[in-house]
Amino acid sequence: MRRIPRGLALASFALLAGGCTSFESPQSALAPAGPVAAEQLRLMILSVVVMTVVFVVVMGMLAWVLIRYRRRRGDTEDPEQVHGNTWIELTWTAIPVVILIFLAVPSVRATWQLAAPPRAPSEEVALHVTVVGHQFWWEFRYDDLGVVTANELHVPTGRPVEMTVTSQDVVHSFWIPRLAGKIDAIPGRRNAFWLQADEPGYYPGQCSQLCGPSHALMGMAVVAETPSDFDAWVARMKEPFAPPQDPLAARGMAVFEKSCAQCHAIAGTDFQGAIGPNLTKVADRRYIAAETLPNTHDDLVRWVSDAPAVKPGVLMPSGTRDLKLGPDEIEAVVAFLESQK
Ligand code: HEC
Ligand SMILES: [Cu+2]
Repeated sequence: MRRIPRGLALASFALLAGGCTSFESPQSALAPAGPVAAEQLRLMILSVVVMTVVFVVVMGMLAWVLIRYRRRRGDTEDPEQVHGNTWIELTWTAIPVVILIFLAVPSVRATWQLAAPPRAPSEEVALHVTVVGHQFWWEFRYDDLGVVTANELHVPTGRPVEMTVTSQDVVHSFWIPRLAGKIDAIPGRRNAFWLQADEPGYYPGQCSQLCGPSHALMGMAVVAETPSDFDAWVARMKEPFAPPQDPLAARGMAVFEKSCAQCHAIAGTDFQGAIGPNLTKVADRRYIAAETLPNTHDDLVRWVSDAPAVKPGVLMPSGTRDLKLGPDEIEAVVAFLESQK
């Protein structure tokens, strides 16, 4: 029996495994949840349909020619040569031109349409967010609202969110497949982009430009809420800071001031470090470390004790080895983080 070449077997397996993800999986561009992703999916479907028709017609003609014009027993002469036949040359130039125009018109129209949010009627003005990629997390600045957060971008449903995307270090790429296609985050450049979520939900995404050792651990999510829930979130983010009452958390605040505040900010305090994510209301986040660990007590302890063990190449030092924090100080600073909600 002949063996199946290993490359072919691997390629088939990859296709099979790829086919197993459901259309409805959380990071599927085939399950759009907003107008930008929906328009992009329409373009994808159009080009796949056109390509399929071209493939079937060309392969059909090839098969027909192979069978109909094959060399028969007794054929000794070359068949009639058609090189330079004007009619054939014109046909096979004209058909691709027509197909390309057919693809280009909707693509160019969509490119213009998606370049800027629709000029909205009355109060539906776009919300503006500056997105900054960092190794290995995302900063979100709501310039008009005076709110800064990280990794989980809250947006109101039904309202366009205009984004200016840039990077602090290397090239990253912002991609929330269910809401919009990728946009690169390039240092020194400001790329414009918008998206909109139709329904409340949690839409995860992934940095999609290889950016260093923890690239695969650089996630983010859009948290879409009803406009009133979104306003409530903004109000919570702007609440004046209240020092924790709980003695352990209060001790943790002192640890934070000594060991963490040079890199992390908390709104309403003197802590204004800007190397790491802004930690205002960090206890409200579902995940920490850019969607790498769930925001639970044990995972906070694990993260603060030794962040580089969780994410190679991370700028955050190890709490135990570098910052020389004892277990009680780590418990205290984690209690302080947990009080920030
Ligand atoms: C030298 C700067 C630096 C210091 C000091 C530092 N961090 Fe960080 N921290 C970072 C960076 C950078 C990240 C982002 C890591 C990532 O996700 O890639 C981070 C992430 C975090 C996160 C996760 C936030 C999120 O939502 O993803 C928490 C929580 C945190 N740090 C707590 C602390 C605590 C507590 C201390 C003090 C014991 C501390 N950090 C000290 C730089 C620092
Ligand atoms: Cu990245």
